[in-house]
Amino acid sequence: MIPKSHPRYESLLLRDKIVKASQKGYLADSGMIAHGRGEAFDYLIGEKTTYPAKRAMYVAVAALLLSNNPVISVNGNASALACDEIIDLANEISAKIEINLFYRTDERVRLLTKLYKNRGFDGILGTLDDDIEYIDNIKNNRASASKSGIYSSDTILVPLEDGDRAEILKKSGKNIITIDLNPLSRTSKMSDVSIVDNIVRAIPFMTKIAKDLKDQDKKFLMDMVNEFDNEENLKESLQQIKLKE
Ligand code: PTJ
Repeated sequence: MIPKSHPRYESLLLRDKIVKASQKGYLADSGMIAHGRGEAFDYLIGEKTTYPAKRAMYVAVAALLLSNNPVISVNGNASALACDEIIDLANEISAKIEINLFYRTDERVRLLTKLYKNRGFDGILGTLDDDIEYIDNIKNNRASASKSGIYSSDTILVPLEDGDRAEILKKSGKNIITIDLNPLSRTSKMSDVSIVDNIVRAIPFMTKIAKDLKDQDKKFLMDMVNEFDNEENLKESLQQIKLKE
């Protein structure tokens, strides 16, 4: 039990979620290392949602709302930290959720399927009995995708993704949105919209934005997407890192 008075309470709470997911068997072994890297970057941006992150979130939500088949790709870490919030966002923007793992095992897929179904999201994709296709006929795990999900989607939100996967999706012509605390990662650089923020802050904020943007006309949303420059926004995100007190 973590005392609420602890100065690092929020951070310890997230660690606890990661540890519990590991004990339950759906976190990748290196999920803890990935979390630690994320923590370090979060610390450097002051553990707050920055202005460039907010701007990227507005554009991301606009792109998802404009999309014909939006999909949120989930892995062990994203599910450990924000499963309920991801479901809320998916419901708000009518997106599908697909399990897609870097360190894929049938057991982890089974446990994650159960996690989403137990939370009431029965339409979870990427399950063991799903219809799987290979993007651009690349026969490796990183290119495998659900036929009705990522395979046929136009816009994909890939939080905490690894660079290989982002590259395959990008090359196949899909619109890629990422949430990654590291503005220098291959995924951040490769994506169309990179949200440099902690997934636990970003996803609920995006749901709020979706409620606001849902009734806006298409032209307004398209202008937001077209005016956005991810490279420029990433530079601004990098400038948010403070190495001095
Ligand atoms: O569940 P699996 O098998 O798909 O594996 C998931 C991990 C995350 C282990 C796998 O995709 C991986 O190894 O990823 P990387 O290459 O470590 O990249 C993860 C990125 O997410 C890093 O750039 C981290 O800085 C970032 N990150 C970590 N925690 C958070 C985060 N970004 C946003 N919010 C976080 N809480």
